[in-house]
Amino acid sequence: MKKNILLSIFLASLFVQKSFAQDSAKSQLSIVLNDYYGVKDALVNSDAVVAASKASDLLKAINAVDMSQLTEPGHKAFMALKEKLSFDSRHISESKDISHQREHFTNLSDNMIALAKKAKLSAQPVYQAYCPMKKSYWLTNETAIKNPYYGKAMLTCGEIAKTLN
Ligand SMILES: [Cu+2]
Repeated sequence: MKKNILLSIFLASLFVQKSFAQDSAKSQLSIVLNDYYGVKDALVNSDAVVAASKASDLLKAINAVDMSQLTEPGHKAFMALKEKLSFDSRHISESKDISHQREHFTNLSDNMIALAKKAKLSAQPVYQAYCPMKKSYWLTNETAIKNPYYGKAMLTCGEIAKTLN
């Protein structure tokens, strides 16, 4: 009887550890996505200073990802994209020039889209939006178009191309 109780406690603790591992795997890439959204929102507001600081948060989140905690497809996808994601995040974080930041945001978004196609980044839907003027994509959690490539100048230019998540 006592053995059974100990065994149940042991099994329960394994289960809890496994759920924690899955949660932390999920939250690691959710943090990356949320920081990407931070950069996106700053570009929507045409605020180069906030965009730089959010990109520096994003860079930290990318470097903090423990790949051993990710699912197999997530691990592969993230490993292949990590350098590229870091490169554009770093450039955005080191710039105060919004048009330069937006150039890098195109590549950053393409790589985030590649990641979102292979790994679940959020419990919420993730939409892939398209700006036909800039011929560039971005990711967003809302269906209302707020264009990060032009901001106020063309806030609602674009369309939702796909739902990824
Ligand atoms: Cu640059």
